[in-house]
Amino acid sequence: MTTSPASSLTPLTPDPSTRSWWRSAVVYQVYPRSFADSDGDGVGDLRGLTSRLGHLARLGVDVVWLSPIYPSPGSDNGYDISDYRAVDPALGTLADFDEMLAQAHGHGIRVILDLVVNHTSDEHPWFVESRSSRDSPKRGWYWWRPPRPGLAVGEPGAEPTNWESFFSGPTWTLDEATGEYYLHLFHAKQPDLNWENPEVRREVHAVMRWWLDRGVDGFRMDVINLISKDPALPDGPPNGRGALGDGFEHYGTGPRVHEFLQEMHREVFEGRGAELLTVGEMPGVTVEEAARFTDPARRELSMVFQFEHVSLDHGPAGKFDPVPLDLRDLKASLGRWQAGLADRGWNSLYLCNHDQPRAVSRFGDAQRWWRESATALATVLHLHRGTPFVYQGEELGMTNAPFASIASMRDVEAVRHHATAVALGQDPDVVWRGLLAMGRDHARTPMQWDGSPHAGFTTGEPWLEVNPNHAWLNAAAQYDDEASVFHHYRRLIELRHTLPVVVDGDFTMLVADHPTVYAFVRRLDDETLTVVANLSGAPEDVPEEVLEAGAGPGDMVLANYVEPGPTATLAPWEARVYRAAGAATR
Ligand code: ISL
Repeated sequence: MTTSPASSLTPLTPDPSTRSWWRSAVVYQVYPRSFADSDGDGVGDLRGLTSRLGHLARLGVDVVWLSPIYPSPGSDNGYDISDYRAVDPALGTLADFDEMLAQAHGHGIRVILDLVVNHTSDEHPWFVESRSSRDSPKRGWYWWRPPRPGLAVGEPGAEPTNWESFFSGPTWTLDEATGEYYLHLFHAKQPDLNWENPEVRREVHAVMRWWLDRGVDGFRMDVINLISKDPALPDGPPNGRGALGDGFEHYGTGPRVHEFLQEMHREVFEGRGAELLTVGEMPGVTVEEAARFTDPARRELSMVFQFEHVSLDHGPAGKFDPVPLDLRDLKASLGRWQAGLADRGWNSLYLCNHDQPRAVSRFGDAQRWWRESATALATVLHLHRGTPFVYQGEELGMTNAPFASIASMRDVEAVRHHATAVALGQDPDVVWRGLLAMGRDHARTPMQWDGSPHAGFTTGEPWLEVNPNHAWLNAAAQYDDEASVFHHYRRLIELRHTLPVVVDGDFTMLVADHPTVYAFVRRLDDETLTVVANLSGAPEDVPEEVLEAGAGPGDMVLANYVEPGPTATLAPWEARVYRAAGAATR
């Protein structure tokens, strides 16, 4: 193996013995199949990533989170794993992985892997064995149940619970051969592991240690708040979609999840020398629970991904029924999370990932104020307290793609939602509009490296179509332009690395009721940072409360307009950051 030990990396904080290194870090998420393709098969791979590490070093990020790289039938683009100790041949080999890791470490960049252990693929040998007979020694590794009492196997409604899957339809699929149903909160090809079984937990721990021994620096843990189910498996309240119900209260932050994570901490993380980064992805988590998951004294996780702020534009029928975002709701939500984790725990900060539409299209104005809105949103997000996550292409201001029809989308969620909603009698145009606004494929179109035919992503046929705007929206065009979205992200990251107030300062929201201005103050000792942004396409006055908080012309440390106008006025999507230290601080 050619990996360099994680301990050779420079600590990012002045005093690593008392402060976790990741508090001052910025993480960059790579979706490997869409990042860079080295062999022309149209699918991104590890060698492609290695060849582009210079981009990440130039941007200045500290950590790369790799979406799943393991062998997978690909029903959910790698979130359905069939072997936890190998690399998918489409992405490369273990030797390619070791080389990528060594080179990333050489750049001072740590690497964390996606750990998907709420479920495996149905093609994983564990499940193949589990389904082979009711007496299989691995039967208890998954959730098998007979039909609902009083109903025959296969009869409509005979599923053991009424829970609806995250990907439409019931969460149970019948195995004809053994006459029982298995649970899958996601796709039928993603059966849920039974964490009640200690053998399952031991095996997951062993997998984690195997990768840590190889040199990785931590994990992002997929839907980790769903691993503990109420073993009684009660029905959930009907959710209006046929006979289905919402089972979340029976598996979201379930009865033993804290116990399982503390056990994992003891068995896997403790005594490793270098501190690891652990990020729990947690749909539906509350701020109170997040404080428990990330309280260092409880020894569970470094931070969690929460979903409240990216659910504010979901309408009554869910995410594919989008409604306009009211900025006041966003401020109320993010502000509550800042306050809720101020004394205990830690926030992660994100607007984009591989499951979300592109932020500039969703919350900004990609048509009229593309550069300004991309940089204004970034400024606001990055200067909150917490660890920012940049999703590949976000640092270029990549936008949603002009998909022509459902046939051009690849995501299992989109395909199933479309089929189910149309079958239930919804207007196909309305269904399509929802998908076009919120589909996950927008985040998954290939990375736009340059203006050449496939954006420099591949020399072959890309697995998902490249956004035609790569002709002008690409990395090569932005490297030489100091005013570009790329350089704005680079400066934001630099600010976090240079100003302790960005990392450790407290957070006070200003003008919470203002419909278009987002402003806040960060304070640490005698240093103050005032952030103000106009998140609209019309000019705005800077509210008095913000001027009073300490916004003087001499103190500007960052702005997204090359020539900012008068202090008291903000141009469309203008964002400014002021810093005051010492006596000038109020
Ligand atoms: O995008 C979503 C569906 O609308 C989310 O609910 C998403 O499914 C949820 O956040 C869990 O996401 C994670 O686990 C899924 C996988 O499809 C996602 O890509 C992953 O991020 C199942 O492994």
